[in-house]
Amino acid sequence: MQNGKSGNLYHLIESRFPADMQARFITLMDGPRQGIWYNYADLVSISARFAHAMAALGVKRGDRVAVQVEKSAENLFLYLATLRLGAVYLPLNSAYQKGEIAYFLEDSGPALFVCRPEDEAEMVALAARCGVPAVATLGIAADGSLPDMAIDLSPEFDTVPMDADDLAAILYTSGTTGRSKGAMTSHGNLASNALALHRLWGFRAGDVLLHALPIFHVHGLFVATNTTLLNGGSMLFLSRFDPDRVVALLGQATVMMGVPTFYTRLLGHPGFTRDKVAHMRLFISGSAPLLADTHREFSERTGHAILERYGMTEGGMITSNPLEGDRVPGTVGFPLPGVELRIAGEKGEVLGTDHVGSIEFKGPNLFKGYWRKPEKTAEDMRPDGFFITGDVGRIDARGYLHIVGRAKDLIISGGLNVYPKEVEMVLDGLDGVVESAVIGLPHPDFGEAVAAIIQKRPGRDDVTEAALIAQVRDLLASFKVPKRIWFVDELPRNQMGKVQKALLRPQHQDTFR
Ligand code: MCA
Ligand code: AMP
Repeated sequence: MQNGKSGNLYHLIESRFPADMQARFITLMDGPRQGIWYNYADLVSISARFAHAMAALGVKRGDRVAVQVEKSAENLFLYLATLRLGAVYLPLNSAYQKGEIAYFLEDSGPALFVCRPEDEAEMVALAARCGVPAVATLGIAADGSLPDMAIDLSPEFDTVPMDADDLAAILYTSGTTGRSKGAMTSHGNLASNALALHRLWGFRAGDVLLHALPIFHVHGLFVATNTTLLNGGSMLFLSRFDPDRVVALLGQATVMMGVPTFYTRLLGHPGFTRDKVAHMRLFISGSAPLLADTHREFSERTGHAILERYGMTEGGMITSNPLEGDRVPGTVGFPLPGVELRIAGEKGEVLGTDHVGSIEFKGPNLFKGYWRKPEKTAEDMRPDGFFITGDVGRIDARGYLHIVGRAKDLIISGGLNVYPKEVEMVLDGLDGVVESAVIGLPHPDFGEAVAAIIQKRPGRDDVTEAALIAQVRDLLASFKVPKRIWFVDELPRNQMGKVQKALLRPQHQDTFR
């Protein structure tokens, strides 16, 4: 139990509210509602109303609430309302297409699906097919059926007491087999991570977070939001990362969190100068590798050493460079307090300093397993409770973790994960395609970009790069769509018949550079 009331994360958040509830929590910094803000009293009353509305729609403790909406303050209040109700928050990338959504709804069996007002007709039909009993809508102008219903309901709600081990959220993360797995995260997982990061990154009175990340992933939802909430602090909220807006707002902020693409784009912005960051205390990077060169260039330009940390959906944040002390470029720092980290060999044997092996961890941040997939959970766990991250690294003599690669076949593009298998399954299903091989290639903006090599049926001149890309766009979220496709007569294979991607990558390595 994190405080007197219960293990519900909202109870912990509540215990950290500012003394003056009129203090601002969030100010909208772009879009049609630019300039609108909400204070902590609003946070309490709106989340209470939303909790009542969801209860009226039939949501009970332990039920899943699936959400695919655009980024807004109300979206955060919906997250908090779900916690207060003791239900399980299940955010979905706003770029997911209908076919992708259908899988998540079928797999998670939510009691309620909250979607964009403009998608309502389509999503009501989809939800009905997937057996979801209720649908509500939430738009970017505080519009939609959920706020409409909530407006007349009580601004007070008795937050449901929860145990720290009870589920707070499920976030889907793709797998090497191509099908996404729901990572079950408990109230205790989120609380331990938020408390550790709040302390480790020195959050203090007066901190203002510049929030430009999406809020359907761990980074923007939990890391950025929960630390701000535990600080009783304030955030400047952008609907998306726009370098012009970010440069203009840095003078009002003290902390920013971003994926490496944010930092390379800022460095490419002529207005991003040392005087613009004079008010800033801390820049944090994660979700994908930050090139040591970017780290150094950023330091030279701004005088700030970016603090790089490492995490994953199954563990929240795992390691971090220090606030005080060396933030070493190309490393992700030390395990968070309470987290045990090791480098292991193939059989799980612990390897010593500077030996490269599998990165494994356990601790209060470790998730509760994959939703309804105990066999998948077991595959990734060692008998002594360590989780096999699928990342490969080494720990140096000073204790810093270096990530040197991935054992999992994963592409990280602009901080978003793409599993080649999922894209290959879609490509292989298209008319005229015999087989595809999807690879990640170095990309100056996204870090890695998705590309595909395809063997098509003989004589199918109509199967062109543009035609295939157009079809994939309807089936997959846009960040998963290959940015280039090449055709070959035959894919290279090893003796077992497996496609040798290692032979394909070098041929196209410089495509985007
Ligand atoms: C957009 N596009 C992309 C990506 N984003 N392509 C590849 N990778 C991407 N990440 C495509 C769009 O489909 C579109 O293509 C074109 O780029 C422009 O789209 P737009 O929406 O304008 O892009 P953007 O707004 O500039 O977005 C790029 C972005 C964004 C700022 C890098 O993707 C972003 O905010 N990424 C952060 C993701 C994140 O929060 N990850 C944390 C995961 P077209 O024109 O062809 O349609 S949590 C995690 O990983 C763990 C736990 C951790 O450690 O944090
Ligand atoms: P996700 O599945 O979206 O939670 O992404 C987690 C993965 O992102 C990790 O397993 C790593 O491969 C990668 N990742 C996160 N932070 C970093 C980082 N700082 N450096 C390199 N890779 C990272």
